Amino acid sequence: MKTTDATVLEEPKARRRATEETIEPAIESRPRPSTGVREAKIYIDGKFYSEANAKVSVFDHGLLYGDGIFEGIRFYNGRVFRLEQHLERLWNSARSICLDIPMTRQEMTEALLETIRQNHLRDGYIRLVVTRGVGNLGLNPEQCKNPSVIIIVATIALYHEDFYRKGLSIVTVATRRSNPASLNPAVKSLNYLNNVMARIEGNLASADEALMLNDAGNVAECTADNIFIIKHGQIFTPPITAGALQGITRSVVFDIAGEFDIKVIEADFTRHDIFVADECFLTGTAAEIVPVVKADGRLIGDGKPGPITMRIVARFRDMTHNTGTPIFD
Ligand code: PXG
Repeated sequence: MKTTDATVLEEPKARRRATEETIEPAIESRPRPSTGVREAKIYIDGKFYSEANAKVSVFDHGLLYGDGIFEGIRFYNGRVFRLEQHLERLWNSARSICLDIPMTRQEMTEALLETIRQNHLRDGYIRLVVTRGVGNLGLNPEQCKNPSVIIIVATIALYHEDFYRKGLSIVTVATRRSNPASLNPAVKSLNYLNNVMARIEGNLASADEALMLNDAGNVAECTADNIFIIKHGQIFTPPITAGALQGITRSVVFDIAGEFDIKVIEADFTRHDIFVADECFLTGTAAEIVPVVKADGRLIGDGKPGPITMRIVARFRDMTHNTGTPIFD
């Protein structure tokens, strides 16, 4: 567009005024995120903030580089499920990326429990984030002296109840689980773009979840869930070396299978093994245990959630509601 000298001369003043007056309202009028909790309180570095005021610096390397780690934890019926295991994994992720969590595990436990109490919930989801903290625009983490701890408590129901009754569909996507020689997938880092890309591909294919393979072409896991198949009464899941996250829900399935005297075999397998499996299911803190009935267009078994899967789901629900770290005295 051709601009006259007059408009060019006049523009800076007009633009400056518009900028000063509109930046705040523009940010405030964006769709507000929500935890689903009324008057939610969000923990940041020892203090509680409302949703609107819970903010971090644009110089935080968690934002600039995905430099940080996280955990997703659930609490049921006034108890935090498998809290110790989540903290163990968080501390392992931290050690792996040379991040010093600025508190002890006991202090972290207290902060988590207090955040849940402040939000007056007995059932919900906790997102625990530790970022590298504020640095300059360079990526060198030595600039970041104070890692930040963020705890968000939310109500959550990831999949529609129908999925648990009818099962969901997955498709294999082109994006591979990252090679341990680059970003080790055992680290639950804030850099989830690889998984986000896989999820986008799954969405584009109208699938409920996306299946990721590793560099060898073996099954690794889905974008936020571990995968299991059942064949001739035995349960199989990819080993951690295949690029599977050491899922907490995954480990609960090992415990339940032990109770049922069913063997869980950690072994490499391919898409073919899923196509010919009797049953298949996914596990994750948010998704819990959810049956898979279709993979890459093929029905798994008879296309309905399998009997062993449903027995495991029932036992899992029982465990989540009756075990865990008490939140209230
Ligand atoms: N694989 C990956 C890559 C994960 O990030 C799991 C498996 C399951 O692990 P747990 O410990 O939860 O049984 C995860 C963890 C979400 C969401 O919104 C879930 C995860 C990560 C990011 C988002 O459902 N889950």
